[in-house]
Amino acid sequence: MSYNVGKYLAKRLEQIGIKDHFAVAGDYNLVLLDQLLDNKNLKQIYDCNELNCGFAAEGYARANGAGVCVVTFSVGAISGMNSALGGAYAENLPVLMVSGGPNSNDYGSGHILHHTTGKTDYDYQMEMAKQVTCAAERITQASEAPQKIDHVLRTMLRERKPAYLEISCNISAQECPAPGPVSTLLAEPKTDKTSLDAAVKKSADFLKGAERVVILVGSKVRPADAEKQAVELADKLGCAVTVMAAAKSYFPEQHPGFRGVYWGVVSSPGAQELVDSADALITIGPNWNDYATVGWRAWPRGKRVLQVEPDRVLVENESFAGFPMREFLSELSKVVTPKPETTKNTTAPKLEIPAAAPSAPLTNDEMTRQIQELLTPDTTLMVETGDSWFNAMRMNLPNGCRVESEMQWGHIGWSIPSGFGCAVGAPNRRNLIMCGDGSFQLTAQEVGQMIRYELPVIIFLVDNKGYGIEIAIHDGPYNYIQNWNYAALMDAFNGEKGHGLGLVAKTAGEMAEAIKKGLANKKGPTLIQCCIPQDDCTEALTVWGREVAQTNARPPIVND
Ligand code: TPU
Repeated sequence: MSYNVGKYLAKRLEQIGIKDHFAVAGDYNLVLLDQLLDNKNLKQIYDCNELNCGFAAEGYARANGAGVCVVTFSVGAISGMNSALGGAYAENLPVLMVSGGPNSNDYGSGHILHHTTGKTDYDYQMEMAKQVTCAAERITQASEAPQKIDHVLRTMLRERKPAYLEISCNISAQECPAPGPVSTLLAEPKTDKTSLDAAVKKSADFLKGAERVVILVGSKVRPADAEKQAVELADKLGCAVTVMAAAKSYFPEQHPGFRGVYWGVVSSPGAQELVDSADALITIGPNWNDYATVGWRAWPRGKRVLQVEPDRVLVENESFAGFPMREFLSELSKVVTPKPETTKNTTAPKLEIPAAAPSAPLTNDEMTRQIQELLTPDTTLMVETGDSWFNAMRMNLPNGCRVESEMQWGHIGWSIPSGFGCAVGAPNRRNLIMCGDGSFQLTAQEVGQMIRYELPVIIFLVDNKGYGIEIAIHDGPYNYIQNWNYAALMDAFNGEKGHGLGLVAKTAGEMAEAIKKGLANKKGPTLIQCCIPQDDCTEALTVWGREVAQTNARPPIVND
C-alpha cells in the first residue's frame, strides 16, 4: 500500500490502540479528514464544537489510554486548546490535537488568511500550543511527516501529556514513506538498575524504623501506570491506605487496607488522623495543589514522608531517578516487612444514608444514596467540578468502579463532553455523569452527540439553581443562573429520530423511577433533572469552601 501523510498518521494511530478520533470539520482539515476516514479501523466521531471535541478526546484517553482530536486552524484549534491541551496537560492525559494548517506556500508569504487574526504571521498557534504540550510539530513537507508524527506520538505516550501536530492543508494527501515498526513509538527508557537498587535499599531502611506506616495514593499513580504495583505494596505491608480526592478509585476500595479519602479537614472519617499520625507516610504520585491541601493546610511533608513520584523517589532528603514508579514499587514490595499497626482498630469508611420515603422531596443525600446503589465493577462515574466532587468522595466503590474527575484543571462543563468521549471509548461500561446545572450550561449541546451515537449514558443533572461550590467559597449575584427546563432539552436534541430521554425527579420515588427508565433506555442517553433545594449541599463542601475562601483572601505582602 502506498502512504500519504494523512494515511500515515491514521496507521500510526491505529497501531497505538486508537479506534476512534474526534473531529470538527473546517476547510483547513477536510482533506486530512478524508485520509483518516480511509482507514477502516478508525472511526471518525463528530462534536458540536472544538472545546467539546478536545474534552471528548480527553475522556476517550481516560477510557482508552490516549485520545485524538482533529480541528481546523485558529478558530477551532484555539478553542480546543483549553480542553485538549491545557486540560489534558493538567490531568496527565495523552491527547493529540491535530490542526489543519495554512497551505504550505502561505507561511511567510505576506498573504492574509481567513480564520486568522488578520496579520500575516502564522506562528502564533504553534507558539501557544508549545506552552501546553510535551511535543509540537508543524508539517509543511510530506517527506518530514514520518519523523515528526513519530516524535510527537512517542513523546506523548512516554510523558502522558498532550501533543500537537499542525499539518498544512495541501500536504495531507501528499505521498510519504510507510510507517516502520510500532515499537519505535512504544519503547520504554532503560531502567538504571544501580539507582533503582539504591532507592529500594534506602526506602526499605527508612521503613524498617517505622511502625505506623500509611500509604497515600495520588492521581499520578495512573499516568505512571502503577496502580497494580501500589496494591502489591499495600498487600505486602498490610498497612492503611488512603487516597487523595483526585485519586478516588485509583486504589481498590474493597482492599482490606483501604481507609478512605485524605483531604485535610474534609477527609473520610478517620483518614486524616491516620495520615497525620503516621511515622512513615508513603505518598505515591500526589498532586499537592491549593484545593487538595485545603488552602495549604493539609500538606504532609518532611522527613517522615517517602515520596514516590512517576520519575523519582525522595527519601530522607535523598533523591533517586532513572526507573519507572511501577518498578520501584514492585521491587520495594519484595523487601519490606509487614507493618499492620495502622490497620488495627481502624475500618474502611461507609456511606450510611437511610433511604427516604418515596414521597419525600428529593435531597442531596437521597440523590447520592441512589447513585451509589448504581455503582458496579463496570461503572464509570464522571463527577463535575462542584458538589458532585464531594458527593463522590463519600461513596463506597466496588472494585473496578471508576470515578473520573478533573480536579487539577477544574473546567466546569468538562463532564458532559468528556463523559461522551469516555463512553465512546468504553461503550460496554455503565457510564454515569453527575453534573451541576451551572456546569451543564457550558457544554450541554454535546448530549446531542450522545444521542447521535446512541450511547446509553445516564446524566444526573443536579438542579440546585446556582453555582453551589461558588456560593460556598464566596457568594454574590454572579452565582445565580438562568434556570433551564433541562429535561425538556432532550426532546429538542432528539430531533426527528433520537432516543434521548429527559426526566424530572422532585421526590425520592421519582428519582428511583427515573433511574429504572434510564437503565432500560439502551439506545440513547437519559438525563435526570434532580431537583434539590438551593442550600442543600454536602457538609464537606461548606467546610472546604470556607477554608479555600480564607486562603484566597490572604492579604498581599507589602515590601516597604
Ligand atoms: O453542584 P454545584 O452547584 O456546586 O455545581 P454547578 O452548578 O455546576 O456550579 C459550578 C460553579 C463553578 C464556577 C462558576 N465552579 N467553578 N466555577 C469557576 C469556573 C468558571 N469557568 C470555568 C470554565 N471553570 C470554572 N471552574
